[in-house]
Amino acid sequence: MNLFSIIFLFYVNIFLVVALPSSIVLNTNGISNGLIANGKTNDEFTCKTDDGRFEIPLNGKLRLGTNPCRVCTCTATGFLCEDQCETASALTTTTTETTTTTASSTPTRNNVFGTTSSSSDPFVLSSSPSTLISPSTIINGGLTTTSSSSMINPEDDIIDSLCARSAGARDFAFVDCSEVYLAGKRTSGIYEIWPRTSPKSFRVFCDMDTDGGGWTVIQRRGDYNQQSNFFVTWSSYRRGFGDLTRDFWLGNEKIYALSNQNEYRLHIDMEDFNDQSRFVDYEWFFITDEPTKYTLNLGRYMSASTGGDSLSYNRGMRFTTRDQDNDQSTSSQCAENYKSGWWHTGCTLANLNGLYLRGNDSTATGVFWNNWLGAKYSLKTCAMKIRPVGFNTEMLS
Ligand SMILES: [Ca+2]
Repeated sequence: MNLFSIIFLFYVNIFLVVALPSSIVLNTNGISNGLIANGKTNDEFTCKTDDGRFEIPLNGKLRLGTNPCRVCTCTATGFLCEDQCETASALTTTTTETTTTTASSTPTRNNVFGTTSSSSDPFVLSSSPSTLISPSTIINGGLTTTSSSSMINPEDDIIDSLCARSAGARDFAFVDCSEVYLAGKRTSGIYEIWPRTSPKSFRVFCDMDTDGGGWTVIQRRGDYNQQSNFFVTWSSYRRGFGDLTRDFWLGNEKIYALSNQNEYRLHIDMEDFNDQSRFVDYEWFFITDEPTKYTLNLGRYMSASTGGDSLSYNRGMRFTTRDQDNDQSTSSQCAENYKSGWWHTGCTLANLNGLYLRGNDSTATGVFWNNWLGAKYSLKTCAMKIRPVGFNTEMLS
């Protein structure tokens, strides 16, 4: 390296230090001036948080800090952190437009950010963009990020509540499996997530294989030697049960927290005992809170689906269990009749939490999807999974 090159690199460094906006955090591992100077990226290049808990590839995304809007991308110069509240605002606007439809048979949704819960809950994000951004300095885990704006926001109290509640412990949390995927983790398995409105983190199974990955699995059945019991009580369905590596119900409280923080698509995979499979998609999905009985809110059945629409019948129904009858039938207890916890109407065309009966069964109390194989065929496998509408696996390309 001659003297000219050394002087050139010196000035490149001076330029980078002066020109980088304050929101960029320079804590990248393995970075070299040569990489910047020749403009090439490296497949092995990663960004690592100072505490070593997370290491993500170039262009990977990670939620850092206590501001739920703040998402950091691994760039050649380190983590570049941005507020994504404008995205949230745009999403809300789009959704509002779609709710103006007048067709009575078309399901509508008022708000993607959980207005079905009590409006007094300080931890539920408002749909108003002005409440989502908190100009502030956040120090966490050795990272220091500073907002470039000094604007005073009258709604800061709401954000302060969010931050105070979660300061420290919430750093680096993924809100669902789509964020795990975007952070570069592409292997299906168990990951820890922390939905924005959940009081604590919890583990979920992430499906990183189906249709581009990023799915958070909320329910699964299968032909396991040891079967979990799905004919259980309200409290069991509330907190969840089973084994995340086999058959399980994630839990209505967790599904509520997950499904209200963004707009989610519902995807269901099913298999019979003859190696046949089907899937169904619903445009969007969320459930309400416990005081409103975890009511099923469901978008339209998507026409590309192959399994038939057996769930629209349950749209708008409250969750029902063997010990809590919230169904529409005054003459019968649907959870008892169908041996399941479900959003029974009076009663149901889908019974994915029914008894595991392996194929033909005359009692219609099995794991059935009526519009595919009828109510008297108990499926081999099924899985219910959710992912944000608009999730795009090309984001990292
Ligand atoms: Ca009843």
